[in-house]
Amino acid sequence: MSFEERMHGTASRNQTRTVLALDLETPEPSQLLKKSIDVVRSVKGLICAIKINRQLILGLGLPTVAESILKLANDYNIPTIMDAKLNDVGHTNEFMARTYFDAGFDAIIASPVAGWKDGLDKVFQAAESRRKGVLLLTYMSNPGAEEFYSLTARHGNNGEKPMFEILAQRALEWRAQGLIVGATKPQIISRVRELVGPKLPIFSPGVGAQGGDANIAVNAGATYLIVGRAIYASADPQNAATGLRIKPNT
Ligand code: BMP
Repeated sequence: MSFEERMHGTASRNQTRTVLALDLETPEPSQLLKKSIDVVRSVKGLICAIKINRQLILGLGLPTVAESILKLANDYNIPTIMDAKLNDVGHTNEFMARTYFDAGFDAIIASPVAGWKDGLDKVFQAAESRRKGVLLLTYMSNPGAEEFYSLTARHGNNGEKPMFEILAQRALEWRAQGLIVGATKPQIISRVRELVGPKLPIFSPGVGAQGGDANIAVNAGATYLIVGRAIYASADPQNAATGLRIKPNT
């Protein structure tokens, strides 16, 4: 089953669009692991994927993450996304993608500005040969994202366009399995949805703690919502995840 099919299946089964961003911080590794597992257990029926970033890998190490959290996610049939934001030359990108995929991750996040040739080409090859997914940053959720994602750039013979529109086009050409567009930018989500059509999933981070609104992002065209602090830092993660649950389209 492809990454997209797994995501779709879990979203339908749990009737949710929420991807849990598991970014807990604590100086004590044993606490970090226990707290991360507790959060996953409490919201397992309310999420459709788990996104892990380098914060957790630095805190626990990849083998521990693989043996504990990835295994648990697999037992619950919840796909996992490695938020590596890959942005290097081909051989190191490839090494990182291969290592994360072989540890058990189902998809990886990359930055398209590394370009295709000897940039992301090998990441897509590593993903395709393992039936894994690559998600591309298209417009980040933080206020400073405007500095570059909205810059106007020349696009072949097609005149000038904002950078994020070119990135959305690249995601289609490169056959990415999803795009990342901040939930804090509903107008950008609408424009990206217009450009990529109804099928390609848009993952939107920035709900809650960064000021984004789940319903507004979904109405603008987001498929999935990436949520971290609004769930794991809440006094009652299960209740918080229940409040953020929005049913997917069938
Ligand atoms: P929170 O809901 O706590 O704000 O976390 C958002 C998550 O989404 C973090 O894991 C962050 O790394 C990620 N993210 C983001 O916030 N904005 C982006 O543009 C891209 C991201 O991956």
